[in-house]
Amino acid sequence: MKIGIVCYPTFGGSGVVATELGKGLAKNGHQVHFITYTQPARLDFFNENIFYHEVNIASYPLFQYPPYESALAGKMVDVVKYEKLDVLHVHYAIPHATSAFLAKQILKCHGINIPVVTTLHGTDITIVGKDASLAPVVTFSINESDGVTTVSADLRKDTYEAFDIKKEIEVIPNFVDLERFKKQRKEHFKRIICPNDEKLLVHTSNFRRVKRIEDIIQIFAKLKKQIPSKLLLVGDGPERGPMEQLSRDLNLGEDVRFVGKLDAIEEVLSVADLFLMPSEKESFGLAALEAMACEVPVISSNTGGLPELNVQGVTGFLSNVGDVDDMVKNAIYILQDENLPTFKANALARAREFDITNIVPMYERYYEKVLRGES
Ligand code: GMT
Repeated sequence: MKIGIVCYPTFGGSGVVATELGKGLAKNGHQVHFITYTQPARLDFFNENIFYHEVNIASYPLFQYPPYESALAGKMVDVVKYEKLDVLHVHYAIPHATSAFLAKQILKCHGINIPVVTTLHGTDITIVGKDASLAPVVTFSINESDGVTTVSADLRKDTYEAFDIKKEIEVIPNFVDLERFKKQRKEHFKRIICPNDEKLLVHTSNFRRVKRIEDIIQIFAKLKKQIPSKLLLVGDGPERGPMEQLSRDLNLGEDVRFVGKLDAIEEVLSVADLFLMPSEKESFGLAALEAMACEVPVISSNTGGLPELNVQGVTGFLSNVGDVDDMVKNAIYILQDENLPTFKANALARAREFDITNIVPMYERYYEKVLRGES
């Protein structure tokens, strides 16, 4: 198949899933055409089946807001027409599903029917999409897609509840490449971060409010009074500054390190003992899955799709959003030397269920269903 993939090319979850999916499809022999405004973060190598088409926006002094949606639709038309794509797969409803609708209508005038698959990732439904200015557009764009998928059953439920959706939504969970995300021998790295054999807690995210980084810092402040430990915060975003201040206010000193964005996140995860994800909302929790693949158990909130990934008392624990004390209690339990190896093994076993080789075929079958007009 010739597949067009449209996504945000950044480190964010939806962009990572879209890029890894494209790589998986290319490995299976499909020709994959990425259409984005810059080279996707995890697409930094040559592959004969992968093509990249950059969206360029015409600039003109009249434009206070550059017309990205129109430029994207124009690029989609160009790529579908000249590369003879079979299907367009857009990740994140806004504005990708809307631009895809426009492109589809334009292509219809040229006698081309391009099926559009939209994958909803989370904040496009649970936060941004609900905004009154966007909700009618999101509803329309989802209903006009030929196929719609969500990354968890919970997100499908949220989508049906928040919008008037007439389409059947298919759940295809997120996935992890176990060849890349696996525990590596990085003891030297661990010795640098934890010179006195402390336990290492890790969090990775885009540092937005929805991630509740303040809970992570509060959990750590309480935990470290009972278990010698260190906290590594990976990523960057609007909450980083205030959170650095909070850790100073709590006198956490050098026990907390903000390391910014990292490409080789699996190296850090390889030396971690516990991953923290106390999010307000999380449609799936891809970062937690990547941690589990590196044998790291997870302390998370019980919101959104997290219960579909993290198994209570097996791969970690889930608590109500904001219940810092419960999370501390559970973290102490996991970190006991007699419990930690079992949780680590269970985390890996669970991650294996979400191996990319199990999930990419689900997308392939779904494209075929859409092409047959059965979605
Ligand atoms: O976590 C974010 O805010 C980024 C966002 C995105 O769309 O880029 O992530 C969402 O999609 C990920 C990939 O499907 C999911 O694993 C995340 O759970 C989801 N984030 C939220 O629902 C907050």
